[in-house]
Amino acid sequence: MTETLALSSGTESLVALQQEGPTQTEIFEWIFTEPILASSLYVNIALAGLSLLFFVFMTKDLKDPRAKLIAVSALLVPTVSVASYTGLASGLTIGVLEMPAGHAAEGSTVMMGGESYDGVVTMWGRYLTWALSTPAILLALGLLAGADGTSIFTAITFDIAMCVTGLAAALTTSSHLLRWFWYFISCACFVVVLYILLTQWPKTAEAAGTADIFNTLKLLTVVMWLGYPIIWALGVEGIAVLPVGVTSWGYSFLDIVAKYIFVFLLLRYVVSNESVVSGSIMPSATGTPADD
Ligand code: RET
Repeated sequence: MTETLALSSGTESLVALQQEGPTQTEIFEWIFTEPILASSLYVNIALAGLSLLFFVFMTKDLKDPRAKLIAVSALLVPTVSVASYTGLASGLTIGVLEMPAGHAAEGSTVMMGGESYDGVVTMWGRYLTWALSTPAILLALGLLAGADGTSIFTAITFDIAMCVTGLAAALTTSSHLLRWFWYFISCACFVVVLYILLTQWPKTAEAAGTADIFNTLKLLTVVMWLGYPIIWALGVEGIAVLPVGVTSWGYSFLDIVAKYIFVFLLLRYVVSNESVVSGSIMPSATGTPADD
């Protein structure tokens, strides 16, 4: 389906903008014809919504400012998730992109609304919304660990860079090599985040008296987060050995553990150990809890 929009200015020339590809409505309806894909989205909207309500209920009596900041940060995670999955389910943040020469999915077509479109289905909205949800996870973890402001800032900024360059990798259609170059940059940013999580924050968590819960959450985070670049590489964006529905469930499964189970464990600890995490909302300069 091709729509041609002509724009003219005065007696001057005519610029034609071509918009090719399926409409949002076609994508929205197509999702229902793919049960695996549809369930990976709708199950997560429901789970994110229910867990959000449950987490609000869990944390409603918190009083300490730092405990409350950790809770708000954690509550942001399912909130962003509801928005993220709604964006995907509505077709707003899904596109059909033609892969460059040399890509495993080069020349693929997809049928939507009775039309055949060149390209593969890209769920790019995920990478965009991770740039909001993952910093919230890291802020909560950093505050829990009593980390200093510099290391929290570093972890969050490199994490955002990881998500945005991951988005660039998924959206680049000009060159197969450059897609993987973006992927490599994203992995390099991920290494910075992993380094902080594995070597810096365990030390401050020890001093803050939160080492046990921090180490559990660190392990869960590191193991689950490693799954995302693996799925990217195996899915339609990468070497395309996994079909779209399976790729989507892969991310959805990781999301369930890395977000809802993670937030539940974190909040359960904060609620019953408010005095341990208590303190100022500003991270300290030295990496010890702010009220020491
Ligand atoms: C991408 C592809 C490029 C290389 C790397 C990636 C890492 C993604 C990660 C995502 C974590 C997401 C979470 C979302 C929760 O809402 C972008 C897949 C390294 C680690 C935890």
